[in-house]
Amino acid sequence: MSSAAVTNKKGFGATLWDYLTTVDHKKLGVMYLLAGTLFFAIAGFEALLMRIQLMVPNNDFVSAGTFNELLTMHGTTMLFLAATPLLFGFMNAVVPLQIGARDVAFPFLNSLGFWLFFLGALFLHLSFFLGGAPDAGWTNYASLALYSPGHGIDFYVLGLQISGAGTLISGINFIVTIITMRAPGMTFMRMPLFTWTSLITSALITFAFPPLTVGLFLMLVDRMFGANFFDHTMGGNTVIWEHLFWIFGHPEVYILVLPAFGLFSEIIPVFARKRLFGYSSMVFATILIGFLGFMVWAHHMFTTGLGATANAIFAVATMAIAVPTGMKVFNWILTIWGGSVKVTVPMLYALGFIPSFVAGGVTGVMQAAAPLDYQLHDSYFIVAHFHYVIVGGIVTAIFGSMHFYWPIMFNRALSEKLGVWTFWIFFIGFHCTFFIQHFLGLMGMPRRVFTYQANQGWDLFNFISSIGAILMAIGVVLLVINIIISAKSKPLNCRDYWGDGRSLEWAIKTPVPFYNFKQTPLVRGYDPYWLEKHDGNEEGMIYAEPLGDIHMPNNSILPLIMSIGTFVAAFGSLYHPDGKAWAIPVLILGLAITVGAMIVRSVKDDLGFHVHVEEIIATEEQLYGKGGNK
Ligand code: HEM
Ligand SMILES: [Cu+2]
Repeated sequence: MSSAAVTNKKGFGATLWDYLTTVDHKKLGVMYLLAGTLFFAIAGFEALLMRIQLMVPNNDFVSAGTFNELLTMHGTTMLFLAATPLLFGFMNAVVPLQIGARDVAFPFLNSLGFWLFFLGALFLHLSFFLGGAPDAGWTNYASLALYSPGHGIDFYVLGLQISGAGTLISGINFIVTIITMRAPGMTFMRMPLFTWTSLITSALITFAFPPLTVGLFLMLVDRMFGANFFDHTMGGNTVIWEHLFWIFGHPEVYILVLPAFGLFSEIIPVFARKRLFGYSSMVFATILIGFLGFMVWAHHMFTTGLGATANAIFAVATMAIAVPTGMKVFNWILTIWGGSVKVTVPMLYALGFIPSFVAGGVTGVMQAAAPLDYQLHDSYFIVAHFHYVIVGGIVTAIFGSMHFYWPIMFNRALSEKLGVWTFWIFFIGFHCTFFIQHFLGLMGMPRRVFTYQANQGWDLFNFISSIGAILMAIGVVLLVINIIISAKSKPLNCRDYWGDGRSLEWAIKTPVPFYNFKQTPLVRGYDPYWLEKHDGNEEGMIYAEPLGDIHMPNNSILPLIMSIGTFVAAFGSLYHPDGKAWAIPVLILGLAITVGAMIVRSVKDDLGFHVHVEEIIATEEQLYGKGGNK
């Protein structure tokens, strides 16, 4: 591949092939963003169907069974297939640029991670067409899951196993990237906070996903081969599933929320036009939250009968997380305080985020008190709480960052005017939907019910909640329209789109060439690009090396083939308990495809290629005109 091949216009087939084989972190970032948006839309649609069902009492819009499927697929998809990949999209698009790297440490694995995630997600969604989706909730409690008829649960187990392998691979990749590939001068304590939170998140992924893998595997063996790990009638123990699940599940919420914190820690200083307040305490708080995130999983199990001592320990440990989180909130506020604030769309999201997230945090501390949790457990209060954290914290970060980073990712801007409309409609819809659910919970409405009787005092609140959900859906449609309009707009070709960029990703002109920085920048302090601007450096950065040949990785179709192999094997595994004669051969065929591709990868030397100096100069002139990236 030469640079000309990247910059010239290509036919549809060639472009498609380029995306199927790419190992470029920027393209994978775009792919994560698109796939995540697709699944966000699907899961959002499922939420809307649920809210329509719950809009009025005794509704029969969907059946109880369908409601369970919608509930399960909504939660599972939102967490695993929308929020995680959307955040990975930003990690891919931004982190290598932020640390001045040419790519991630293992570009091939980066692509493999994406394709495993995507094919696992596809597999999970095929359940809708192949006899029914999983219906035991996103937590898939063994006491429900083992007795669920049909293949729904098997789709859950196998789909998440494949997808989770992809997430784990990507997590490891980012740890290595961030530790080893920072530009000269970028010490740990000069790393931007999004890079910091990506690092801690990746560490959480590395420790949290293996317990899930084990749990899913045991569940698979229980269902496929009639083992009895979780079946209490046969000497198993269903609570073991709950432990394995929550040892993964609680860190998972921090896997999502830490990058969201990181993104806001980038957005707020840019638009407050002030250095991030309390940088080192932000780093410390991130590490502490990451650590404590692992110590508190049993707060999801207060009512399983762990005993008073265990409950007390987990209660206190959980409340402790409020301390570093509170530090972060104060630091964001103190960054805004006294800054000259420019209220752009990303900043609007940041301003909306702070109170919404705090509200979710406060109800979290309430549930951390074990006695109160006995009361709130499995009520709508819980639904209100986690949506405040997840939508108020994570979705706002994703929407805000889309506006913030769109110029870097797509060399186009999203409309601010439409963005403001989206923000307000979504934001009002969000509070309308979920605020009132706290009271529904306190009034006794249980979580995960498909309908309720009239005149228990729940009718009006449920109606309002559903109207809110419709508002949110309208907001999301506006965002999609915004994206479509921007795709048709003129390319930007600029540097530092917002004019107040601080970290390295803003120092580079868009469109970003496939090798990122033509010369590795030299980092002279925290907020390196701002420092250079402050010193009147026209060129953006000073460089750590003279212009020279750049080494880049080759594209490869193997990651896609390996992932397809696991996808095929999953079908064999799924249909084996039905006694289908073709099941085992298909399982073996799938594994053979994967292992075959792995063997090809190991024996074939792939040394990448060099981009020569003349080619770099030509590429830059083609992208930016005479003078290149000046
Ligand atoms: C965008 C608007 C959203 C609406 C209207 C919505 C609505 C709902 C509803 C009605 C339920 C079922 C509650 C019950 O009966 O117990 C639910 C559950 C859930 N939602 Fe959402 N949701 C939204 C966004 C999200 C997002 C963004 C996420 C995560 C990233 C998420 C994660 C979950 C989870 C984990 C569950 C629990 C599923 C379970 O109990 O198995 N939701 N949501
Ligand atoms: Cu938790």
